[in-house]
Amino acid sequence: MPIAGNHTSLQEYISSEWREKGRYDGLGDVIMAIADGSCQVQQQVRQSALAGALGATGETNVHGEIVQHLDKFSSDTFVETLLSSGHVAAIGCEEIEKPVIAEGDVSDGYIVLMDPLDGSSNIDVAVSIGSIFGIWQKKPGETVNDASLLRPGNEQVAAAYVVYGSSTVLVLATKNNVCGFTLDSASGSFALTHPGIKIPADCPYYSTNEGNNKVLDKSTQEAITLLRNKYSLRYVGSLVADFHRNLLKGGIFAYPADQNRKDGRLRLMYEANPLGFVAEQAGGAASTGYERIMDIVPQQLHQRTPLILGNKDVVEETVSVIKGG
Ligand code: FDP
Repeated sequence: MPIAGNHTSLQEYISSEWREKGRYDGLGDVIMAIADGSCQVQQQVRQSALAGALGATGETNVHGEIVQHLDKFSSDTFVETLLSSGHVAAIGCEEIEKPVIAEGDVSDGYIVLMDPLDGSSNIDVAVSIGSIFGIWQKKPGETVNDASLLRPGNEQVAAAYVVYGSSTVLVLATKNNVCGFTLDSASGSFALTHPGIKIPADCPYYSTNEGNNKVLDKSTQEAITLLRNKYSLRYVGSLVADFHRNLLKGGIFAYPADQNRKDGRLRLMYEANPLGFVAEQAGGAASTGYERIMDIVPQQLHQRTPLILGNKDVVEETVSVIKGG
């Protein structure tokens, strides 16, 4: 079935924009594997209550968090679609302790780091959730092992995320541009609906967990007060949904370090790096409050980071207040 309206499909976009120009060998197949997996996940998200697939599995993940049935389904689904693409040499996943290394030689392979289902605490209450992916190219001649995944965000060749919201939207960022594709559920294809995304110059929103204010240090409290006085609060509590709104409408997301979480709450490799890459390619910025997210050389696959993300000028102002400058 053709896509409703006169839209370019994700597949057509990849073929015309990438393959004809001979760039990104194999990357198009990796993106299509993400699209394929997200179609399966969005179906499960929408059917989960009916299929009895809500709630916890009874297990905890590597972070000590309760694993939901949909976390497990999403993780298994994306591992399968990505490995089946034949162009993924290794996968790092928020839900899996050790990297998944592909069998055999994936010579032109990519390394994908993913949060297969972001916003787990919103799964059972019909609030927007999503999936996030950072993509690195394997180094020439490299034999991939666990250490191969510890690369800084500035070496990503692409990043993508999917929001399962009132519509299902896939946003893809490369060094060339950022584009959004909406799933046409009738045809099962993603259609280009948001070409050339740039964060609007105006910043109407700030997104933060205001309940954490009491455990912030003084300069971070001042930074949040500044945001509160200037902007309107929007906080879904699913990073991917908060980021998507801020990307399209303008806004800043802040999950800074606090007295209980000196290293922050969010994951560097699965959340901050990919969304930081998308933000920067769309004209925005991503910082820990002290340094650019993209420049962090990771020490551990599952490490956490503080995250200040969104409109560049507002991120810069927030960071300068946090630093006490
Ligand atoms: P969740 O635990 O529900 O998966 O990645 C973790 C995350 O959600 C983000 O999506 C979200 O922005 C953040 O945690 C919410 O944390 P708080 O509940 O502490 O505000």
